[in-house]
Amino acid sequence: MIVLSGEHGALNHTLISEKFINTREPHSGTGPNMSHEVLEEMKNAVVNFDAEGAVESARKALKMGIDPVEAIEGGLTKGLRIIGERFEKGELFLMHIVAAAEAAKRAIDGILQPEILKRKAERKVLGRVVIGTVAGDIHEIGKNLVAVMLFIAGFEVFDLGRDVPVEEFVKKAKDVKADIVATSALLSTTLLVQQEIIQALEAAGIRDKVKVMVGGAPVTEEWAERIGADGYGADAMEAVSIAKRLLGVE
Ligand code: B12
Repeated sequence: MIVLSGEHGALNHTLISEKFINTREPHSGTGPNMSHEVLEEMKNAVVNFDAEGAVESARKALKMGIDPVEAIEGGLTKGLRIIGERFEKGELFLMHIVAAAEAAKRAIDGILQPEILKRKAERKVLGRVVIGTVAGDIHEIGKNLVAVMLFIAGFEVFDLGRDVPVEEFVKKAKDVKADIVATSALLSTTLLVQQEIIQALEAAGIRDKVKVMVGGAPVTEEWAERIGADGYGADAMEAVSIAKRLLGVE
């Protein structure tokens, strides 16, 4: 039994099969066009701040056999990106991002994430990961997805939540003898905190005992290298393969 600790308590679990993690094609009875259509519906629901629509189209996607991770990445996330771009251009206000994020979260928390967690199979623990969104940053949707994917892949995941002080990452890593510290940052201003966490791990004398993985929309491979992180993942699937590679458990 493994525990995914998070802001909302703990989740008991066993693990998902390798097959599920690698499966990105819909199962049966769905042509690529129909899958594309329902992913478009999910994207549009987020863009139109339509929580009911997001939930409904998420249900529909699962019924059609679309992988729930694909539904998040290929549907909801695309909608959030569009909203982000419009916000940047000054076409939308913060309340619009809040409403779009709420629509995406309702579909993820209510429909897709429970389905991801259901698809699991027993396997030994691959390693311990401490994860969180860095101090000053309250973006959590992507971090949550990474945490869940690591969890179902077989990692023991300690999710510290969002806006997590630097010292908390260090303390938790020490307490649970973490193999990996994974940090998420979505703001150009909070990117720097990823570097501070690495420096704090060094200062605490445990940098050589943990691998550090970084991610979040503005994070790049170059940034990861510059701050001395061990790995960077562009999305939740990559996060899993990098975590496995870092621990040599592929
Ligand atoms: C939703 C959202 C919000 C929501 C967050 C809700 C929540 N509960 O999380 C709310 C409304 C709270 C919000 C607030 C703000 N936001 Co905002 N927000 C977004 C938006 C639209 C989507 C983010 C998202 O959830 N994406 C979907 C997820 C699935 O993707 P993701 O987070 O990138 O995660 C994936 C990968 O990056 C990766 N990953 C993520 N973490 C990790 C970690 C590891 C270790 C690894 C390996 C991989 C990995 O895997 C994930 C899954 O695939 C983005 C736009 C964008 N393009 O990102 C803006 C955006 C990030 N926000 C922005 C801004 C400016 C703000 C505010 C400052 C606005 C304001 N004036 O107050 C505040 C910040 C508050 C704070 N202190 O944090 C800017 C940032 C600009 C910048 N470069 O700094 C963006 C880019 C919008 C824009 N284009 O201007 N926001």
